[in-house]
Formats: sequence, structure tokens, C-alpha cells
Amino acid sequence: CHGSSVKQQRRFPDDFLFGAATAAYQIEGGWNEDGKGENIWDHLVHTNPTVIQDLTTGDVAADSYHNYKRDVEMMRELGLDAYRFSISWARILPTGMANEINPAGIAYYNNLINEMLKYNIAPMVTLYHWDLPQKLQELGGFMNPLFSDWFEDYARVVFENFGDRVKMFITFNEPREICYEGHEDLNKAPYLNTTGVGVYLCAKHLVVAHAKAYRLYDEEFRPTQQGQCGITISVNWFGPATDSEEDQLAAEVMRQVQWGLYAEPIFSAEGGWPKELSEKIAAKSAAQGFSRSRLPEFTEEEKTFVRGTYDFFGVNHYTTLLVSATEHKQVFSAPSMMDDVDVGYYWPEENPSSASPWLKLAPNSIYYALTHLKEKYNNPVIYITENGWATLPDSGLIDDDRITYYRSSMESMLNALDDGVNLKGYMVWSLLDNMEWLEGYVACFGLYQVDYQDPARTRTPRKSAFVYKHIIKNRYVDYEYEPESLTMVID
Ligand code: PNW
Repeated sequence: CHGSSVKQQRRFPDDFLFGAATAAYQIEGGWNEDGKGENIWDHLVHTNPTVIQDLTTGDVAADSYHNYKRDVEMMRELGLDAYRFSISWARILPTGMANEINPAGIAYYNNLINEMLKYNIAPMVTLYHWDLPQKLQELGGFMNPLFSDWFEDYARVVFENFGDRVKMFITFNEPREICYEGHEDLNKAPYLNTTGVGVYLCAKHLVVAHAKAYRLYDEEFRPTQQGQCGITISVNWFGPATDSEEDQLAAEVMRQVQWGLYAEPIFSAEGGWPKELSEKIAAKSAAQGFSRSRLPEFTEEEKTFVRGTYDFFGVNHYTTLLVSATEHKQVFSAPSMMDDVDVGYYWPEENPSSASPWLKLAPNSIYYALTHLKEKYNNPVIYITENGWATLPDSGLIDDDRITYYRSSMESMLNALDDGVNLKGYMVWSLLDNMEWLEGYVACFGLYQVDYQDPARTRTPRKSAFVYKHIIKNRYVDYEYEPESLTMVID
């Protein structure tokens, strides 16, 4: 008899998928090897090098193009159930168009997938994690309505070549970051300042492209391949600064512009744009003398085509922000997306900060986001496809702040599971340190540290890797657990 001194542990289900995530441009390197074409990140870092904080590039990065076997070995050390990685579009289709396939690119992903499957690690494949072939950018990229056809053609090549072994596909990683940060905020490639217009063209063409790829999978590949297809959207929690009606409405509009713009057409019962937001943009556009809303309408046919195109909702979740109708407002030029929404926002002061200023530890943040999605979108299957913490490059292997963050995330997920959220898995960002976009190598997210001074790009586990391994193995969070040493073995 154990008696009451044994604490009841809340556990994760046995079939819950614990994994880790990466993205092609951030880890692969080999930027021009074996026939790979140029993409918008290659182009940005080579033509406009000072936009990267530490003047670096992803030309070599963690060199996973040559080190994929070591990456899979790390997955085995951790005991991962799944690994989420992205395919570099220009590595398999150098010009972006599907008329010319690069066999070396196909071979690279086949090797990676086959190596994972040897050890029962399930691949979760993102088709697009921000690295558009440069040739397609020169044709207008996401702002060209034909984008959705190019993406469908690319998706077909991916499903045809890898779908026999890959059972989880994600069309896009984070539409908001693609559209807003890439076409308005000068925070991502293609680094365009098409403020107040480009962001909305991108949003429409992106969700249609997603729907085309989903329907292609559903109709032509699912019958034989039997997999799942979804989309990953960054869903941070945006709560009202106070209980006032104005702040609650401001928070709702903020949620709509941050992720509802991309989620609503796909996941809502009615389809189409989020209501309050599209009304705001239409009113602002009219007041500014535009003859139509800068947010392009959907036809009824398009609405129906896009609605319901998901098997799961991929959520990238990092933090919580508070939203106010009156306080913390910044002045934005007009027309622009943030001028359209016209709200203030800030990070709660008491929340501890990581090495990246936008990323603070917010207790139960995941719970608020996921229970909200459950109510709003009829309890969809959810995977957390990213969640992670930034440390500084010289902070060493003892990353107790990252451990605190991960334990807090686990607690928050267990709360969500208790409330009936249909959460099926969790991928940490990231398996290893990588090229953090405009932040270069200044912010580290890896369970494994990468030595960039070393041409071999040696990977070394941080303390958090041992803690995550312990959680995966035992399916609960032991707050007392301390690794005996930082020597990693495969169990
Ligand atoms: C993700 N936010 O982006 C990306 O998918 C990764 O490629 C990236 O390396 C990782 O986060 C870490 O930055 C984010 O608004 C975009 O809080 C937006 C947010 C967080 C992460």
C-alpha cells in the first residue's frame, strides 16, 4: 500500500506525440549545393547583409545537409516520437516551378526520412517554412493570385515523392509571419514594405493555396497514403488588459489580426474573414479613399473551397500579450495593418524575459490559447508544432530558465487536456540551435548547442535535453529531476 504520501501524477497519454521541430533554412546550410536554387532568404542575406543582426547568413548554419545522421541520432538520444522539419522548396524545385525536379534534393529528404523511420521516429513535414524560391518572388510571390497554383504543383511533388512514408503534412508555417512580417513589418524576407495592401493580398492567396494543397491531398493521395494534412498558425495568447468592454473588444480584434485572419477562413463553420476585423479594414479603406477594401473579398465559391480544409490545427505558441483599447498605443503610418486595428499591446511586466525581447514566460499561456481554440472552432485536433525559449550564445549548457519554461508548458498542456482540448502532440522549438532569421545566431533555441566555430558543427546536449528526455520517457513532469551528468546515451 502506497498511502497518501505518493503524489498523484497527471500523465500524458501513451500515444501523445513528443517531438522537436526545425526549419530548412535555419539548419540545413548547403545553400547552393547539388543543384539547389536560390530562395528569398539566400537572396536577402546576400544582397542586404546588414539586415541580419550579427551579419551572418544561413549559408552553412548547423550544416544539417551533411549532418542529418547526427540529427537523427540526437532524436534517438532524446527518445522522440516525432520530428518536424521543413522541405526547402528550391532544393527540390530550383526555380520553384514543377517542370524541373532536382534529384539530389529529393534524395536528401529521402535519406533523412528513411533514417528516421529506421528508429520509428514519425516525420511531420512542413511544405513551406518561409524560404520561397527567388524566381517565384520575382513573379510577385504571395501577392500574385497564381501563387496558389505554384504551391499546388509543389505540393504534388512532395506528396508523390514522400507521402508513402510521411503521414503528417503541414502546408504553411505561420501565415502571419509570412504575410505581415514579410510584406509590411520588414522583419522577414522578402522584406517588402507593401504596407496595408500586400499583407492582405498575401493572406488571401495563402489560404487559397493551403486549401488547394489540402484538397489535392484529400482527393488524390489520402485514399492510398492515409495521412493527415493541416496548417500551422502562430497562436500566442492575447488577453484584455482590463475587464472593460472596450479592452475585450480590442483583444478580440487583435486575435483576429494576429491569427484569426488565417484561421477563420479554414476552421470556422461559416468560412471567410473574421467579422470585426474585415469591417474595420473596409471602413478604414473607404475613409482613405480606396474604392474597395484593401482586404480582398472571397467569392462564395472560394469561401466554400477553403472552409474545412484541415485534419488538425498546428499551433506555434510562445507567449502572452495584453491588449488595450486606449493604452500602450504606437503610431503607425497609414494605410497599414496595425493602423487598421488601432489597439495597444504589451507584455505583462511581471513575466520573465528570455534572450529574445518578444518572448516572456507566461504561466498557463498555452491553456488560454488552446481552450479558446477549442470553443471557437468546435474542438479540432491540435498539435503544438512549436514552443521554446531563447538563451544567449555564451550562456553554456546549464539552461535552467529553459527547463522552467518547458515545465510550465507541460503543466499548461495538462490543464488543457483536463479541459477536454483535443491535443495530440507537442514539438519543442528547437532540436538544435539554428539561424534565428534577422536575429542571426544571437538567440539560441536548441536542446542541443551547436558549435559554430567548429567546421563539423558539433552538437552538445544542454541540461534541458535531459529533462525533456525524462518527461518523454515517463509521461509526467518530475520537478525534482536533475540529470546526474550531462553525458547522453541512447536508451
Ligand atoms: C517561430 N510571436 O516564429 C518560427 O516558426 C521559427 O522559425 C522561429 O525560429 C521561432 O519562432 C523562434 O523565433 C515565431 O509572435 C513568430 O511570439 C512569432 C512569434 C513567435 C515565434
